[in-house]
Amino acid sequence: MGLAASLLPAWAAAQSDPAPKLTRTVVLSGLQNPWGIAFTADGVMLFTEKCRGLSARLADGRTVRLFGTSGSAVVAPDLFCQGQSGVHGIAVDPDFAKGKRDIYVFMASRLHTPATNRVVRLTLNADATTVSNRIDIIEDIAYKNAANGAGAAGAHSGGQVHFGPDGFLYVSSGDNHDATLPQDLKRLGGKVLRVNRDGKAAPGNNTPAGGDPRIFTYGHRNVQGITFRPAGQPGAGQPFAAEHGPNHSDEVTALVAGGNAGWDPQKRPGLRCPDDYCGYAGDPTTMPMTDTQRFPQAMRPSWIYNGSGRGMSTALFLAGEQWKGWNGRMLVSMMRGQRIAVLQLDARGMAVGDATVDLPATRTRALVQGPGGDLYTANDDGEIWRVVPN
Ligand SMILES: [Ca+2]
Repeated sequence: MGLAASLLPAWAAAQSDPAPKLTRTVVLSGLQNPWGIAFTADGVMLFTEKCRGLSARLADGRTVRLFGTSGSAVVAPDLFCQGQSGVHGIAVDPDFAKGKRDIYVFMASRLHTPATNRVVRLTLNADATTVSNRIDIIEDIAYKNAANGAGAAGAHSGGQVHFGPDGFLYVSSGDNHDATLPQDLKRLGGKVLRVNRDGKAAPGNNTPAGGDPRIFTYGHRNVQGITFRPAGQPGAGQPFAAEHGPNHSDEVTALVAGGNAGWDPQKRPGLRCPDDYCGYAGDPTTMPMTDTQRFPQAMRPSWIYNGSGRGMSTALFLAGEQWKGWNGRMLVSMMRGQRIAVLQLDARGMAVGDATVDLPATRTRALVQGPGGDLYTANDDGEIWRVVPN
């Protein structure tokens, strides 16, 4: 290690190392809009397809449809698929290795009228061929039931579910093209929720008085990435959100309990707003993703991307020495750009550099680390890839 590197803090020293070379393998193909991936402690890859449901890829390579539409081991008659919505994120209980074989799925459901998004808890059987004990731990995440001037039904549902290192479940939701939803502290849309395994509010959410106590942060547009700063870095464990901007200003934001992300697409004097939704009107000044005039205390983004090929979706902090210079950096999918960006963050969590991962162009929906720390991705071409650094 040279002198310059030795002067860097320990967490940053690795960032002076070169980028890894990548080897890519197509693990599965021919899938229908794969959306989420999660691994169990015993090496089963769980994945969702938006209009079909949840499946498992077993250690011997067989694929089993566990939960969803007809043909699944357990059929969910209330599940439906519309526009951007359907089955989204999948999370595995952090105590899975200790025998708590619960998994958590985000999905659109017609159990209520009008329809809602839900987080459903299921128990995976010993050989990962079926599920049981369905309990809907969150039933009232906002869903866009009808088209309006801003777009089609089913838009902006969010859909991520991730356990944080604090042991609580983080759930993202979207604004449904509903102007009042992001700043409405009574409704679960345009929010990041933080709950116990039973769906009840986690302690320490710091929700503003009168708000639904499950709300961790609010004022979001459509969070499709949640990831946690790795151990050994400043702010280790802090959740970060990645979200699409409208026609500008994709944002990565470090989240703080009770924080307002500053999205408020209602009543913008001077803008033409179909069905009173101003989200697609104006520009970064007149319709900002983070409105610090209306909300001076709003959480400031770590990274704002205004370049071409935006369409930010999911994000992942990479961890592990084998990732060399990328150990501790954040991957962010840019769907329209069909690339994955690599962000370097400073001690405060602000981006100080970005690069592009050397992989074929595609719209990436999922980014997770699997067994051994390898990277797994899912894309809109219906494939799941394994990416190994060397
Ligand atoms: Ca914001």
